[in-house]
Amino acid sequence: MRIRLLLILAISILSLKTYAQQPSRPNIVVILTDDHAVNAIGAYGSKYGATPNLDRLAKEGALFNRAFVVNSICGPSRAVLLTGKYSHMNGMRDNRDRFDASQDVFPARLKQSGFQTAWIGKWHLVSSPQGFDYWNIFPGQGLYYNPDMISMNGDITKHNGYGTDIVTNMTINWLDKRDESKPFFVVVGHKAPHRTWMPDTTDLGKFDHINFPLPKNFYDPYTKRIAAEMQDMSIEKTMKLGYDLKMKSDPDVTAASFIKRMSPEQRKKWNNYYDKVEADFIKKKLTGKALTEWKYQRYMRDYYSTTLSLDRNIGKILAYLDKNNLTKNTIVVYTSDQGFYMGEHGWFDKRFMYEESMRTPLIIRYPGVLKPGTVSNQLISNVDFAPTFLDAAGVAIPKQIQGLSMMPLLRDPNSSIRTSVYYHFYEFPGEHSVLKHFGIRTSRYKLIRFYDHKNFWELYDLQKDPHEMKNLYGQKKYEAITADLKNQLQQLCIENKDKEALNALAQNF
Ligand code: SGN
Ligand code: CA
Repeated sequence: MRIRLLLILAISILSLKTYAQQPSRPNIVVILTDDHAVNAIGAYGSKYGATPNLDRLAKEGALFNRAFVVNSICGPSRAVLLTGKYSHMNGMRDNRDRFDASQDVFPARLKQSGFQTAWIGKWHLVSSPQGFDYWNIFPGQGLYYNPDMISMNGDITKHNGYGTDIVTNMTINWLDKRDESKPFFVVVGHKAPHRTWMPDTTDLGKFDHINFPLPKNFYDPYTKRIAAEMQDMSIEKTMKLGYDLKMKSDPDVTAASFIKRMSPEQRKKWNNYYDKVEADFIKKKLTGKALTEWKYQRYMRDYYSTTLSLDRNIGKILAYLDKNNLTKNTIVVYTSDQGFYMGEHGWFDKRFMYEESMRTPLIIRYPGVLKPGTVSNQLISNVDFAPTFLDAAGVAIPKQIQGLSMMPLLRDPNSSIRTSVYYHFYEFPGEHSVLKHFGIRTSRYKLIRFYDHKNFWELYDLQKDPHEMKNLYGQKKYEAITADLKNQLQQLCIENKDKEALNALAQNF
């Protein structure tokens, strides 16, 4: 008996030791941006050269064409990532909720298993992070210029400089000071390119030579799409000349609101640029479509300019990994908390289950596992991140996690882990007026149920109608497809224990 006990003890000590020292346990770096549309990334087909470092990452790793979020909004998206659970299970349904950070989050499990863990930059979950060795976060949305940051002891400090640089430098400092005997997990959380798209002074005007073509559905009549018609996120009506596009003559906003944090030096460069833009704008006396299209150009130019710093800073992280011999044993994940409208349907913002906002960029470099240059069209969603990271780290996936590990797909990019993605958005009434809805996206179809304030269905054939302009719900020949999708959707609601959605489904109309 004693010998057996001793043996068990010896084995446990030994396995603990190998666990902590296992050189093969990969480090994990997650670069998480805010509102970065796939359409603005070179590797996904954007032609404007804004993302050389991301494009490099895709060449050295894999590009996922069908990565989706399960609730296209900031806080909820981060909560899904942290927990591997849908919004109704992790409690963060919309940005007004408070994330219970004491719940089971995967970084805490990584930490327990010997990882050093950190979250730096945008967090936006109201509560403070838990389960990390280190964190330093923006309060709320964070600011582009000279942002405040909250450190672990609760102190709020103003950091001089541009937010994207600050978050990156802080990450590199943390990496420099880490305990090199342990693997690490870090989230580099950027504010960019979130509204109000404020570029770094060095990047101002970098896209002024480009005339961005209007998306084909820029003037969308929203036929048979009630929620699309009801939204308040159009470039024409919602986007503000002052607040969003920095025109000081807009009576809606005082100049101070976007430049008040700046140092005199930053402000000088800023004004130098925008004053010229504004002088030209005033001279043109635009109205109607010409004004809307001018707004679109300004929006695109600012948004793209903001991503230049983002990409440069991603380059800094990649260079750090190279220089410190870490590239080979580090998984680098690039993703955003959701997509964004770059004028499609006439919009900015996200929230809808339509492709541009539900789809998110996902690039993973995983040396030794993922073949460089891989392109995957398999369905995955952000509820799958937590189990994937645990799996990659060799940590057991708790059974309460609702997502699925992507590891089989990473090992064999032709295999698939899911046949559909489930979605549920809750923030109504709320900013931008997008109705509550849930639905299912398969590789070909999308069925959406809007509920609560207004009850109706939408059905899209993504193969024939990738821009989701034609709601096929109720049309002849689609009865069987609709019935099948409804059935699948109901199954998903049951499996995922989404009572609110099941209640909506139970209402016949
Ligand atoms: C802010 C923005 C909205 C945006 C939400 C959510 N308004 O409220 O346009 O939809 O954030 O974005 S702003 O005037 O403050 O810019 S999220 O990415 O944080 O979910
Ligand atoms: Ca966001």
